[in-house]
Amino acid sequence: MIIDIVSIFPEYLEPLSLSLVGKAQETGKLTVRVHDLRDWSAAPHHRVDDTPYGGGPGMVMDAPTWGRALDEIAQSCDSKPLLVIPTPSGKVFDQPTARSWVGNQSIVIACARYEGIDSRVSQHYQTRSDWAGVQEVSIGNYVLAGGEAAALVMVETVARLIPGVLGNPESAPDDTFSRADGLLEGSVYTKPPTWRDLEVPPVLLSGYHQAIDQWRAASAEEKTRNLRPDLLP
Ligand code: JDH
Repeated sequence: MIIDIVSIFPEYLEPLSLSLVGKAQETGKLTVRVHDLRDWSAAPHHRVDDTPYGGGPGMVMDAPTWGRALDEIAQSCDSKPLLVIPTPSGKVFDQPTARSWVGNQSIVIACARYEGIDSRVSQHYQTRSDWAGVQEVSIGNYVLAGGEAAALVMVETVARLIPGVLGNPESAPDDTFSRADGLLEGSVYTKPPTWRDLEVPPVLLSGYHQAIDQWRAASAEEKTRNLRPDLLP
């Protein structure tokens, strides 16, 4: 799988060489290529923004610059790329969305800044037969300053779903979260058995696997009821 990321802050994406995503790249299961949008600017001082038609505050990233960048990147792809545009007004990115992307051999993530990208860019690539479509996505209901942090979230989420990227299994469990029942994982503990007067629940040290499974089921239900009651059946 190849993910191309376009940004005016390519250094923001440097952490993608670390940890799980970095390992996925070292083992050849994922390639991340980061591009500087300013390389495609035709304006003095490599400008990529302009004033909004209709007036109003802020600046808008221009369509011609994005068009040149995306056309050239698509030509370097072996299969039709999916264009992903992080935006505060997109559909909220979730685990099913990430799973639906893992089949794509090529994904291009267009990271905007300012007030976003001229709307005709999304419109145009939606109708192009050499692209696999356009998805405008938001990582959550809060306002960021640009698309780069969202791109980091999306790449890490997709990377751990690529077969062979996680340690043990062939791929990550494919349910909403790691539990088949969609509840949160219960509380977890490791050594030492007592820490600052706090004990590990004794059942976990008992060796009775049936009792441990029951305790974990109760712990998962309690935690879900307290933190995410919306996930309960
Ligand atoms: C990409 C620029 C900054 C901030 C307009 C929108 C009032 C427009 N989950 C997420 N939050 N934010 C982003 C995101 C933000 C971005 C870009 C993604 C590119 N920005 C920006 C504010 C506005 N604003 C909210 N309304 C309530 C008007 C752009 C994101 C993702 N993914």
